[in-house]
Amino acid sequence: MIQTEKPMLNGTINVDAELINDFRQQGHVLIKNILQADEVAHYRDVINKAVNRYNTETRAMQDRDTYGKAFLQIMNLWEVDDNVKEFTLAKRFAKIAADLLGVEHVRIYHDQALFKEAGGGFTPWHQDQYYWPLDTSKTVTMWMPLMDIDVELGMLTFASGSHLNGFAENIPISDESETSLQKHIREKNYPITRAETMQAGDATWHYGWTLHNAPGNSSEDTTREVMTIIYYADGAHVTEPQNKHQENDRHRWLGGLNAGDAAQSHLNPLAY
Ligand SMILES: O=C(O)CCC(=O)C(=O)O
Repeated sequence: MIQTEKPMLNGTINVDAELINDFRQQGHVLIKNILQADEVAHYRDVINKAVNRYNTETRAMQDRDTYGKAFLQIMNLWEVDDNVKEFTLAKRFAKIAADLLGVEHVRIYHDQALFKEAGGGFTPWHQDQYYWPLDTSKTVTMWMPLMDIDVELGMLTFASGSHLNGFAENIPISDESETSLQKHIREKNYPITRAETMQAGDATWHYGWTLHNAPGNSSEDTTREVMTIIYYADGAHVTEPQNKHQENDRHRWLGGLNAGDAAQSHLNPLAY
């Protein structure tokens, strides 16, 4: 049997200054070709296997609420799967996160596979950082399709510049956040921006305060396979939870650390 070499993602790449600037001004940026075809093929297989093993959603689409219809959400696969761990802790991704944020080092908050099934619903407008008890706005989510995608599979969509105003409204992802934040975005006149297509191994990056949503998956039979990783600047501290989701996150993603502690639990390794 021919043993093919497993791609390692520890080689770093430099991000163009123009892209870094776009990220900071707009609150999001698309970076192409982060993974080569053989690399993405390998990790697509690894992540699909882990998703199949750890997915717990069994309800039919019509029995789910808006959040449940938006995607299968399988979180922190790096904790339970050593092959996914190579992906989530990859230096290549983490160095991009550090460059975009303009910091020396970044830590992992959590990863999550977000698989939007055929016929899956829209992802309502929201801000990720609403969920995070952290005292820094130097946070970023990498959103990487593991397959070529276009808008009809559910492209991530951003309210450009919205991160500059920080916290918007006290609402978790829901029908209510869709309606209320849509109104907020119109009032603030933020341009709505998204890519028409992305290739497997491209990724968008957005700040924790950037408002974003995604249309439903209107395809007949194709699941949109996306893997995400959330990073924050090393040196951040845990804050007093502002809502029940942040309290849950404090336990689940920050190892139960208390407000004021350095956000450095065993679940938050330095990735760069
Ligand atoms: O994949 C989606 O539809 C939404 C993703 C998202 O909200 C995120 O990664 O922060």
